[in-house]
Amino acid sequence: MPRAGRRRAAAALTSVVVGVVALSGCAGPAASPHPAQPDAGVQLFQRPWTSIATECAATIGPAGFAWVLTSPPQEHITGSQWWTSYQPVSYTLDSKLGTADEFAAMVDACNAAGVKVVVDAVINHMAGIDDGTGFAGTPFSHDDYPGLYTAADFHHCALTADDDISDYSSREQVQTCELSNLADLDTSSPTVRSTIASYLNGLLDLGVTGFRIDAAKHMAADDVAAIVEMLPKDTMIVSETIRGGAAEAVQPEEYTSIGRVLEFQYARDLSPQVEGGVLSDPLLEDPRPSHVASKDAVVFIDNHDTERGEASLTYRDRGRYLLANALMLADDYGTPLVYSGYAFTDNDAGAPQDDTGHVIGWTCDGVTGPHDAYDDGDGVCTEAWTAVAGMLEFRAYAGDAPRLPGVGDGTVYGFEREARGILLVNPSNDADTVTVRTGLPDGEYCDVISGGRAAAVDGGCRGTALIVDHGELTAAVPGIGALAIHVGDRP
Ligand code: LM2
Ligand code: CA
Repeated sequence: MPRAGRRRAAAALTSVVVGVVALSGCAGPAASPHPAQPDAGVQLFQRPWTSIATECAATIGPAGFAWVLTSPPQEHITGSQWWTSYQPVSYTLDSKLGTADEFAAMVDACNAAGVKVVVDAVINHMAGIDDGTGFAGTPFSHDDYPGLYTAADFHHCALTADDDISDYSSREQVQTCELSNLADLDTSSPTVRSTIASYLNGLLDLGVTGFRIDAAKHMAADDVAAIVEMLPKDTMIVSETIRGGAAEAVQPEEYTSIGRVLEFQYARDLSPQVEGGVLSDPLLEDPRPSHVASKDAVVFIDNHDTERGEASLTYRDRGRYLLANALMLADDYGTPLVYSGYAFTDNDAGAPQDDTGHVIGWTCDGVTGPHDAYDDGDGVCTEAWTAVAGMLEFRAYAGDAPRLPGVGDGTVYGFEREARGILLVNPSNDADTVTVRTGLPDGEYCDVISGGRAAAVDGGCRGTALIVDHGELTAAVPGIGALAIHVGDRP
């Protein structure tokens, strides 16, 4: 394993935390609790390694993200669509997102910025087409990958006419037939398991921290567990197990003993309420029905699949999407994963590419929030939004303080993390002024949605200044807007 890389990452993470504590030293009169270890991640969908390297130092580390989730790094079929990344041809790190050297340099740059790297691991299957030559020049056919896998290494389920999954109430179909014709690896085979594990261990050797296990539901939990057992004990695992309802044979709960799982139900419950413009208690029930336990959950408002499908809020919803992200980051359930992709009108369209098929890449200089309008291919740059950085700071100061029952009036809804911070959200179009009781100490605060404390600015806040007086906060919350204050950000 990556001893050197790991040690570097740990040292860098410590220095970021120390930095935040140091900042709190010049905070207002009341003593501030120490901020908690950062835990939130950001998915940088289809972002080339050189762009991620720049972004880790420029925005992701400083904003307080603990980890980035990258797109798949292995060789894949050729083509301009984004989803070619999900059709592996070999485990060579040569893809439309960059070379092995660029990947390694990105991991080093992120670790140095205190940001861990989690890689999207496509291990359930190989390509879905009959044959071809991969991005790095490897010739292959559907179930033959030279030097890696032959036909004997694949499931041939013989349960459906075309060997494709058609019935999600059948465990055997879901796990041993083909997902959209993608050649399904026999993950029960010891040699297949060890081939996959050596790919993953090679990534860990480069300083990677863990993996999103793509299509985990399509592999028996025992198979995933057996592969993960061949990795170092502290490897972070996030299984992608789309919750499909009670009629489905395979449930996310089967994978929680392996690591965390992506809890799809979270956004399904939260986003429609924000989209509808009316929030009322209980917005986020506790305990969450039909959710895995908080410690097992990675939650998100959308991802690269749901923004092309089920998600009721995406970057296109601008302000309300931001509000949903703020609510998620303020919540005490799960580990949040913010999503950052690119604008598109065609679901298949890849990020802009050059004539060698490499994604051109982008960084987020000057981005402070949702754009008024997007052209195809524009980076959304969620990680650079002022409000997102503000809510990451809120989250760090909220720490393990419990989420109190909702407060609000009119169209404003919010909740407090007991005596640490309070978020007020107004999903309607019109501004609304509310007075709410709070356990935050009396005094002045800077709203972190609009930029938080800024010593150089008159009044000490970059944006809105708010006052807690006699245990009450009176605030004018803008339409499709939010205000958030916490004990670590006082003028
Ligand atoms: C995932 N998680 O479980 C990924 O998050 C998701 O993005 C992947 O689908 C999927 N599982 C397989 O890894 C994407 C995309 C599909 C695309 C596949 C493979 O959403 O549309 O399927 O990647 O590239 C495409 C074609 C499909 C075709 C298939 C095989 O859209 O029509 O099926 O390739 O050639 C015949
Ligand atoms: Ca499978």
